Formats: sequence, structure tokens, C-alpha cells
Amino acid sequence: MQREKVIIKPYLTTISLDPENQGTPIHFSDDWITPEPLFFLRNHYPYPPITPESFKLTVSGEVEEPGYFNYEQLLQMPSKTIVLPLECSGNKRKEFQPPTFGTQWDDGAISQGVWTGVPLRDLLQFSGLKTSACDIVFEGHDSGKIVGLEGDHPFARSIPIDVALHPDTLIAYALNDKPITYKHGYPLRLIVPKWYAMASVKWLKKITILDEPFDGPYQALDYHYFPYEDSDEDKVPVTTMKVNTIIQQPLPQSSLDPGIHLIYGIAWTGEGIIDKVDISFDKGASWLKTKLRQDQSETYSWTVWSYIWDVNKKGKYTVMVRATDTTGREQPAHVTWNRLGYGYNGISTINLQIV
Ligand SMILES: Nc1nc2c(c(=O)[nH]1)N[C@H]1C(S)=C(S)[C@@H](COP(=O)(O)O)O[C@H]1N2
Ligand SMILES: [Mo]
Repeated sequence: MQREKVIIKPYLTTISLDPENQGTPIHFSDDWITPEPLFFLRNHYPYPPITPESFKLTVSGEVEEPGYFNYEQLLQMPSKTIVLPLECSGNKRKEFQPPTFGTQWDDGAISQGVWTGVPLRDLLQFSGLKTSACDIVFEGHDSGKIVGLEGDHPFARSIPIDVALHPDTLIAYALNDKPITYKHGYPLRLIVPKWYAMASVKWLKKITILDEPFDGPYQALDYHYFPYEDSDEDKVPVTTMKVNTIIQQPLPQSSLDPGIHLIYGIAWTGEGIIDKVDISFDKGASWLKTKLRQDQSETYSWTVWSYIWDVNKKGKYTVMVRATDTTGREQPAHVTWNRLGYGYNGISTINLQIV
């Protein structure tokens, strides 16, 4: 009997289903652009219904002409297309010791997409932004309960005016050259380059321009680095992505033959661009350069790195990988613990054996 060829493909990794949080199989997807079916999903609430209202984007607050833009209008406006990764600030939360509460992401809460949309700046200029503008709030159509708080709350986040006016901050309508799929925010979502992805609000409903800082729960209570277990003192808001890497292959705890092995992965940062990615086989005593595929890289994209490892001596090995960005930030040996487990970016480390 003739058997059909069995095609083996990766899937999303389920972290929770209510709400849906699923990770990219990042060790098994070495695509430059994450295919949409493998793009991670991170939600606070059940998915909002799509109604005619979903196609209207209201602009109000500190503008001369409050009103709304509709979807069709936005599709007609001059657009921009940008390749960039979205990374959840809870990516790698599982690494924190002692463990922190929250969605227990491994390293799959990152994916890279091609985003197309209208610069937010153009919308704000059309609306006649007043000089009193300070903070810009983006509210999604999804809402629900927050543990410990009364009532229903929409998912709403703000960005400061300088970030809002950056020409690459987009009201996006396409992901990977197709309309953004429902679970990723159809029809409209915000895209804030360099920031952790909580800033990139999905299912955009309204934009409100405030003359003071926004104090909604996802802005003022959540998404801060809280250095202490029992007090909120010295909290710092979560903003741009920290410099970080993933060793995609080989997998942790692999047993390999002596010979030549390709060690590869990705590196990314929310400040500057990736400057170098170094690898160590002696627990950080000495570092060697990996090869960067910067020919392929764009302003905000992740950088692919690789190292050809010629190894003959049998035994156990620790492989460490550390990226540095052009602002001089590098992955630390010890990440400062924070209560909500945000921004883990310790040196990427795996153990292997040559047998
Ligand atoms: N409306 C809305 N936008 C949202 C969220 C949400 O729950 N609701 N989650 C945010 C967070 S924390 C992340 S990491 C990204 C995830 O985007 P994705 O599901 O398209 O990967 O969306 C952000 N935008
Ligand atoms: Mo997130």
C-alpha cells in the first residue's frame, strides 16, 4: 500500500484558553516573517464581537475637530509598511526565580510580522491636535473584569505624545499583506514599534487625547516593574523592549554527535539596533562573535544570528548567548526580579552533551 507523505508542522503552544494565550513555536519556525497561523496570541478578555461600530475609529479630547475615521477612509490614506516583532512583556516570565504570578510564558510570546497602516501622526494632524495634548489613550472593543477591581474595564493603554507622533507608529489594517486576522485585532490595531506589545492595542475603538497622564488600570496599576514583593514603591512603567535573544536550535538538553553543528537564533531590542551577539562555551569567561544576518534586517526587525560549532570532545557543555545593542545595553547575567515578571532578558543559556 502506498502511503501519502506525512507533513509535520509546528503548532501554537497553548498557555491558556480562557482568555486565549498561545505561543509561537519559536524553536521550530525559522521564518523571517512569522506565518500568521503561528503568530502568538495574547488576550486579556474574550474576543469582542465585530459590528458596524468596529469599522469606525473615534478621535476625541484635545483636538480641534473631534470625529471619526472609518475603515474605508483609512484604506485610502497614504500607508506605510514595517517589519517588526511584537514581544509580550511577559515573554520568558517562566525564567524568574522566585516565580511570579501571571501567564507563564516560556519564550514563545514573540513573533515578527509585516504591518501596514496609516501613520497615527496623520490622523492626529487631520484632527487638529492641540498643544495641550499630553497622553494619547487607545481603547479596544474588548472589556471585562479585572481581579480585585469593581466593574468592567476595557483594554485601554496610552502612549506619550512624542511616541504617538513618531512617523512609524501606525494604525494598522494589514498583517503579512492581508487584512489583520480577527484574533490579532481586525479591523484596526495600533502598532508601536520598539515597545513591548501591550502598547499595540487590538480592535481599536477610540483614541482620546488627554492633557494629563492616563490613569486606567492597564496603565497605572499593571505593566510596571515593581521591584518589591510587598510594596509598590519605586515602580517603573514598562515601555520599550529590552535587548534579548533566543537560541532557536539546538534545543536545550540535546545530545549531539561530535562534529559540526549550527547554533542559531534571533536577537532584538527596543533601543537602537542589535550591534553584536556573542557566544560562550566556558560559562562566560570568554566570548566569541556570532555571524549576524544584518543584510536582511530592517530598522525594527529582529536579527538572525548563527555560529558554526566544530566540536569533537565528548562531554557536557553550557552554551550562553548574549546580545548587545547600539546603545550599549546588553543582556545581564542576573535579571532584576520584579513582582509581575516583566522584561526577562537574562543571557540565553542551554546545556548540551556531545556523546
Ligand atoms: N484590545 C486589546 N489589545 C491588546 C491586548 C488585549 O488583550 N486587548 N493585549 C496586548 C498584549 S499584552 C499583547 S502582548 C499583544 C498581543 O498581540 P497578538 O495577540 O496579536 O500577538 O496585544 C496587546 N493588545
Ligand atoms: Mo503582552
